[in-house]
Formats: sequence, C-alpha cells, structure tokens
Amino acid sequence: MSIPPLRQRSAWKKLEDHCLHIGSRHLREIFADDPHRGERLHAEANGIYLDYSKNRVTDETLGLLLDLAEESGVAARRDQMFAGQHINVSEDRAVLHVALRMPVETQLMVDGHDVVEQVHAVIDHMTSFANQIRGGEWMGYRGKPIRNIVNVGIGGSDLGPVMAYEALRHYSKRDLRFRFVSNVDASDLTEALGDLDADETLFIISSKTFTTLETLTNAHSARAWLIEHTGSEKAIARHFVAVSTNAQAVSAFGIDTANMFGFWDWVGGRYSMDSAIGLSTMIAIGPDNFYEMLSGFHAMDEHFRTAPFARNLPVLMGMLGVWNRNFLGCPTVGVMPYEQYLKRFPAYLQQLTMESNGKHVTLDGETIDYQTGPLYWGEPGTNGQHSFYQLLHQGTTIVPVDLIGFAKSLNALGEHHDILSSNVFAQAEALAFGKTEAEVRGEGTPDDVVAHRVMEGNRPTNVLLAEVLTPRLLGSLIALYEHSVFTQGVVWGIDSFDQWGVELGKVLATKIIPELSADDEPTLTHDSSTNALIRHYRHLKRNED
Ligand code: G6Q
Repeated sequence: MSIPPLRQRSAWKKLEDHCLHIGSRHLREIFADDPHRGERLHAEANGIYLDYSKNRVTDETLGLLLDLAEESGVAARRDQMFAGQHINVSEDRAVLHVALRMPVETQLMVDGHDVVEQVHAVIDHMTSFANQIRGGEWMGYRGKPIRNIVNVGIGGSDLGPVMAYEALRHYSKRDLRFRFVSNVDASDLTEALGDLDADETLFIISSKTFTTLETLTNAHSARAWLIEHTGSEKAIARHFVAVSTNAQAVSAFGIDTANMFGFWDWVGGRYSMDSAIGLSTMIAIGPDNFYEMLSGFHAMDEHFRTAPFARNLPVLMGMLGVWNRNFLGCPTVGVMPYEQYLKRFPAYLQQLTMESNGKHVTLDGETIDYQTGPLYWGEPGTNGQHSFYQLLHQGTTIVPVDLIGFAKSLNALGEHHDILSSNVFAQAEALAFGKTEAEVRGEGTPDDVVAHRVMEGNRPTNVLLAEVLTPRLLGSLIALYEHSVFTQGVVWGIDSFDQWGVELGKVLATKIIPELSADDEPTLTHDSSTNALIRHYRHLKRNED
C-alpha cells in the first residue's frame, strides 16, 4: 500500500490538532501535571541513557509521533536498507554502512556477493598495515620508521577521521603524531608539514572518488614535498597509501594499488569513518580498539533494527526532532558534548545531519511543502555556556539542545569532573524551567532589572548520559545519530544519501579558476557582482605581486 504525502497522513493531521493544545504549554505545567515523567520518559541501549522527558511532549504526543513513524514506513525502509536495496534512489545505490560493522561470521548477499566477506578482507589488510606502522616495522624510503601520519581528505574523508582521532585520543599511541589536512588553502598543508621529518612521514590519501580537487591538489603538493625532502620519486611507494574506490586513479597518481585500501559505492562519504577511511583511526588506537568501535556501531544497528519503536533510541530521537522541527517550528538544534575529547563531534554531526537531510524534494522529485533538516551546530561544554548559551536561555529563538555527558572522566583530576557534569544537569534544568518573575522578585531584585533577569524556560533538551567515553561507546553514539537522521529522512520522504547540492558550486569554481589565474584580462560572462569581484581580486593580486 502506498504511503500518502506527509501532510495527508492521519498521524500528521492528529499531531497538527494536538499541537494546537500542547504546543504552547510550558514544561513547568507539563511536569506539574505529570511529576514522575522524568523517571518514565527515558530509554537506554548499549550504555547510552536518553532522558527525553524535558521535551515539550506528553504521552499522547509521543504516541502520535510513533504512529507517524509507523505510518511513514520507517520499519519497512529500515529493513530495505539492511537488505541492501537501492534506497539511495537519485544515485541508484544501496546504502550499506551497516555492513561495515557486521561481525565476520555473518553474511549479507548483495548482487551475488557477500559484502561482509569483502568488508573483513579490507579490515584484515588495514590490520596488517596498522600493526606494521605501530610496531615500527614499516620503514620509510631511507630506512626510518614512520612516526607521523598525515590524512589528506575532505568532507566525509576528513571529518570522521579527525573527529574519531580526537575522540579516542586517550586510547591512541602517543609516540605517533597525527595530522589532518583538508582545506585546499595551502596554509593547512604548510602548517601540517612544517615541523615533520619527511623520512618519518606517511600520507594517507583518503578519497572515495580520487577526483576531489581539494584532496588531489593537496596530495600533489604533499608528493612534491616528499620528493624534495627525500630526493627521490621512489620514496612514494613507502610514504603514500590510498583509501579509495578508484584503483585506476590511485595508480595514475603513482600509488601502488597493493597499498590501496578499498571500499564501495554503497558507503556514503559521511557514513564512511568505519570503512577504510578510518585507517588513520585504526593506526592511532590499534586494531583491537577499532574492532571495539565497530562492535559499538553494530550493537546500535541491532538495537535500531529490533527494538520496539517506543524503546528505540534512534526512532525516539528522530521523531522528537520531527516534533521540534515541524510542529514547534525550531529551525536549529544545538549539540553540546560535555566531554572535551568530543570537541569535533558537532562538526562531524553537521555534515551527517545537514548533508543528509537538507533536501527540498521528495524521493519522487516533488517539491516539499514542509520543513526538512534543521541546522546543527555546537561546542563542547562548558565553553559554550560562557558565550552563546545566553541566546539559548533568553533569546527569541527556541533551540532544542542535545546535552551529552559522561559519569567518569578519562582524566580524573580533583573535582573537575563533577563540576563539569553538574553543568549538564543544571543547563537542562535551567533551559526547561527558567526563572519566573516571582522568583526573580523573591530574590530582592530591584524593579528596573526584574524583566532582564527573568528566564522564560520551556526550551526542550535531550540528555544523553553514558559511563565513560570508550571506542565502543563512540561507535554506538555515532550510529544513534546516523539512524535518527535516517528515521527523519523516511518521515520527510527524502533521499538522505545523496548530496547534489554541493555540485553547482564545484562546477562554477572550476570555471572561475582560470579567470583568476590568467595573465591576460579574461572576458567575464558572470553576473555583474561576480564579474566585479573577480576584477577586484585580480587587481589586489597584482598589487601584492
Ligand atoms: C559525503 C560527501 C562529501 C565527500 C567529499 C570527499 O557524504 O559525499 O563530503 O565525502 O566530497 O569526497 P571524496 O572522498 O570522493 O574525495
């Protein structure tokens, strides 16, 4: 049976009506009516405890949201994804990042091939290579062991590796140095290489397509740097490896395909950090910790695949996100990890969520008449509290926030961790309940500043609480967000796995490059603004020359 357009689904209509009654109710009242909701409205899986009671919902709202998930076909679509069907319709591809973390003893046949077997063959190759680097057995061209690993990649070939390296730094081998070069701005590469000894440096060129302009520009400059410092082109074989699906281009670049780690078109860039794109992660934390991370991903995949919706973390988080976005009208979501090692997690999530669900047409290409993916952003706590949280508490835009906390620090030191964690709970409490005028007056506040000190509250939060940040926990946390993004994408009826929006800018830039570098004044045929900017750029550039 075909699924009606979103606004015609029965649960959607009921939610619209329901929102008229509940949407304006304050969390203070919602908690007063249901004082034990904080003990009830939580779910737990794979070491992650989700408290969602401080959302502006009642049991009725939750029931309707889960009905909407059912009516939207989330379960059927999920099963299609896990079965390797081509659910990425605009690129006609399977979406199988879940296969990257399936245990070796399992099987998943797609187009006549067992993809799990293929995945584990690559993991074995990565393991052997990572062990050689970590054990000091892989020698550079002039006989020195590798001590510096430079990952060159961008977007999905950078954000995952850099986030995972930072997140799991505690578990990393400290006598190896890791650098991540993504920007085509030469300052990125120059600063990354400035203090490195070429004889001890390994470049991992990470690019699914091996055609990305930024990555290839950086890779060619890195190649020139290596040859200049080692004195021979033959050094490339010992100092460059590639992670890619494009063996031909890797070989044309000069990297032996024996030193290439493959993956497949069914792994999207932003879903690839647990594929060979995670080679730098495996070298940093070691194969065993990497397998632990994969097992955490897989545990959350299994939870998503089998748990009833009412206890299913990704479904709950996804549907609460739909409520906040479509019914309460919140345009952004803040993600605040109270864990310094997760400092790059918000940047990673920005790509995962916004490249996946920033879409304006349905799977059938129909223009959408409702809101889709919100803006994601964030900073680690408590730093954010001393800057932009002011707007969260008293601004005119309601920003739902995910607060991520841990019961134990990886670096226990005096009272630090309880001070840090107290802020997770305090912020969620303050955002929900604020401070009333009566409370402000009761503190003896002078009349003329009372209004300034009132905090409206009624700001929704999710609190995600776990024991300690481990490789396994990180895997589960990422998979939780992946599947929550998936759930929302199904409800919104969009293709969460393509990214056509990034193409136009790339094409236009390719046209403009020669216009910036030409010696003779080029004939410009853009709009008047772009033409004027290019002329002014050329003028400034000549001044500097
Ligand atoms: C991710 C996107 C994009 C991609 C980069 C790098 O889902 O597709 O961010 O990862 O453009 O692409 P390559 O890995 O092909 O260089």
